[in-house]
Amino acid sequence: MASSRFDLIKDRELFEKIGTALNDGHNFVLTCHVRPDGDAIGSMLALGTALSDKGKEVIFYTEDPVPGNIEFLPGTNAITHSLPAELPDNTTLCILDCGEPRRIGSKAEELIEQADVVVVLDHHLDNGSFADMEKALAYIDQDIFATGALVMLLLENMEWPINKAIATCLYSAIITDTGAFRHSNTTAAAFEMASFLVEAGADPYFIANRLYQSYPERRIHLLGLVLRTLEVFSHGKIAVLQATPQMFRVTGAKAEDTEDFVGFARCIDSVEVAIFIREVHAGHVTVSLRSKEYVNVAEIAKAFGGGGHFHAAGFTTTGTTVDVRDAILKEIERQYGELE
Ligand SMILES: [Mn+2]
Repeated sequence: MASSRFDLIKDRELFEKIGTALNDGHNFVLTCHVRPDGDAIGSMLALGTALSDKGKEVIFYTEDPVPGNIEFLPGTNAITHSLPAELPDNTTLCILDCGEPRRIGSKAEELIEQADVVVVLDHHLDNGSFADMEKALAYIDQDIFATGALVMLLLENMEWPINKAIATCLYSAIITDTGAFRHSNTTAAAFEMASFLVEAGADPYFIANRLYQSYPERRIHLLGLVLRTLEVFSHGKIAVLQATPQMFRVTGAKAEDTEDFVGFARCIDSVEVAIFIREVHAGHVTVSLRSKEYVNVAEIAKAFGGGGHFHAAGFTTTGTTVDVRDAILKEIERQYGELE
């Protein structure tokens, strides 16, 4: 059935309430999840640019730096990584692409406490963090392919203009979270919205080049070492890649240089579950999980205190890469038996 992108809005009443909060507010702080990606930063900048175009005061805050390949997004130079001692009165806090306070980082509590209104726009597995918070308007829909899509619908619903800068941010958000239209969440509406954004000024070739063909050389040196760690389990259904502190040391690469390394494990024909385990500093481990069909990796990640989507999830923990690998394999077996 052909349907308009506006049919994606399931809770119209909440959508209107968020629109009113954005219209009525004057001081805004916008933030997103730690280790931000193109959807997190793209949604945040798009909404923030639209707000400041309306004459509102906007502070952009992320705990972690903006990865190099998304620095080209218009407005990234306005993003700060430290907060003023006190937020202005009547601050509206907008949390993008993040549905749990913990994932904003160490300043989460402070931010939420000081805000008068908290707007949450997200599409990750909802753990209900904002459900009972009186000042929160949380629009969380796992069926939406990108938070950028929610921002776009919101702007259109309020009839706020989408200029070239905003379109570039939103297009990048959609490209990032659909894996350039390859992931299972890619729908007709995703193409429809992308098409609209290109007409509004987003340049697909420029953006794709920046996102996917502008990596520092050290990333490829690190990738070379990481690929040599490939291990497969369960008749080739599970593939694991690892990056150790020593690999980061010898290549000079940083944590952010590993974005989508998990994709190299996922692209093996037999693989259902792909695992990338990253240990930048000894004992601190970050895990990315991907699946192709039936394994819900958000539930695997949840067992380790993480979360995400059905086909893409992650968590951080402490331990060695080997211990963490074994624990994940055990958890997959606990939930699904041996994959075959
Ligand atoms: Mn997202």
